[in-house]
Amino acid sequence: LGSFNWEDPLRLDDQLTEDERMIAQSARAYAQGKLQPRVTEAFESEATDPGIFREMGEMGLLGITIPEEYGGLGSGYVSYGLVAREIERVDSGYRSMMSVQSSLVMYPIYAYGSEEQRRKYLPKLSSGEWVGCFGLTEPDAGSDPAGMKTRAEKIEGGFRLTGTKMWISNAPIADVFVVWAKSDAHDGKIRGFVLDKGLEGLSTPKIRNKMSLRASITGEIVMDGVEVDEEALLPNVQGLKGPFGCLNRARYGISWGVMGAAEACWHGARQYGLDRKQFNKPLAQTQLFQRKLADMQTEIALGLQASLRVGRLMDDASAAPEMISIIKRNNCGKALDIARQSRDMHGGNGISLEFQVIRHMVNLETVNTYEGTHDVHALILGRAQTGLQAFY
Ligand code: TGC
Ligand code: FAD
Repeated sequence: LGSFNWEDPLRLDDQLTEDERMIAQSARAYAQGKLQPRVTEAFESEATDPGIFREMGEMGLLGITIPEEYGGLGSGYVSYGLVAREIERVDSGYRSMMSVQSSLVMYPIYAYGSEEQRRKYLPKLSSGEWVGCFGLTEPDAGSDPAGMKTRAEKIEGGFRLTGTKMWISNAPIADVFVVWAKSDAHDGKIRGFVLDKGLEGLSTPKIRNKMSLRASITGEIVMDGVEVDEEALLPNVQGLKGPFGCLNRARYGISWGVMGAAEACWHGARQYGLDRKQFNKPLAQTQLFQRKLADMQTEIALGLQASLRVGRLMDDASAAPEMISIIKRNNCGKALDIARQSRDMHGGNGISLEFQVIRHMVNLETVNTYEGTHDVHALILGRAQTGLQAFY
């Protein structure tokens, strides 16, 4: 019979390649060494340090799946997931910064862009010299992005963009904007455009007073007749499958990331229970406490195995979007439950930023909502098994 390691109960580590293990270890060293010491202050003061993009770039953590000739690491989706897990073990906001840059900005430029767009943008995004953002959601179009109002109007030599994007990660500090608009020159179909900072009519007000994801800056993208030339259009995709192709990758990464946040909450609860005595014994020596720890360990072990399975299929180019809905939905929901339990197990200390868990808990409220809410993924899965769509 084999041995049992409580921290890695189903031996995820044994299922990784040497390269994947090394990438995960270096991401963990960076996250624990450089991000963990700064996160409480960043969260408290709602401040995002753009220098973090350059640090991540230097570590090779941006655009992990993008080929090396464009500045990426040329690695696979399992590596990408392992990095998301390590970064989100510290904070979902830091993982958000990383995954928007990699999956929602670099990926569409690589997959749908011209060779000129790839050469212009990808190396600087991968080094973190430039920060990117992704504008799909609008004030009146969240779960239903097909209802977007942003328009691209054909003008001589290019397009004029008008509309507002809402809740956009990185927007106020972004250099590069991937935005989606209905284009009158393409029968009203949704098309992607890459915009540079500083264009006339483009502004990015910061959204203030968020009680979640405070270490990751969020803003609007206001386009008031922004004129761009033809080269701003992403030539190789049209329709909603453009943004969804990016979302598949980001949602997959989130499924790993939230397990990192959940692990932090689980380990925190375990340690707290060992250290804290009530009724003359450690809290961890009570049956209720141990049952909660066992539930956390089980859900995390199963969630990670599911993400690994889908990651292997992604590396094999055979994962279906519905598989990604299963793991995004399940892992976010379970991570949020675990964070809430851990908060409770810390008693009064659980509400203090010093003990980390409440920060994870409020962050996970966002992660459970963005990239398709928990219920929207249920509807995607309901449609796939009944053939009946229940959205409208
Ligand atoms: P539907 O009819 O289902 O599909 C329209 C077209 O899109 C294609 N498609 C997909 N393609 C690839 N991958 C997927 N996952 C796809 N899902 C759909 C589909 O094949 C079809 O193509 P075609 O060629 O036949 O036209 O569209 P619908 O309007 O009924 O959509 C319904 C629904 C609910 C599934 C969808 O709209 C949805 O997923 N809504 C959630 C919206 C969302 O996830 N927004 C995310 C915004 S970005 C963000 O949150 C970033 S936060 C990042 C961070 O900070 O980390
Ligand atoms: P709504 O769609 O209005 O949903 C409200 C509620 O109604 C939810 O509970 C939902 O599940 C439910 N609901 C909706 N439709 C149905 C239905 N048919 N049946 C049953 N229930 C339904 N977007 C970007 O484009 N880029 C970003 O970088 C980005 N970053 C974000 C960062 C943060 C911090 C946040 C909070 C959001 C971010 N988003 C981003 C937006 C995010 O993707 C949306 O908030 C999300 O898709 C939900 O849309 P909504 O907020 O409009 O909610």
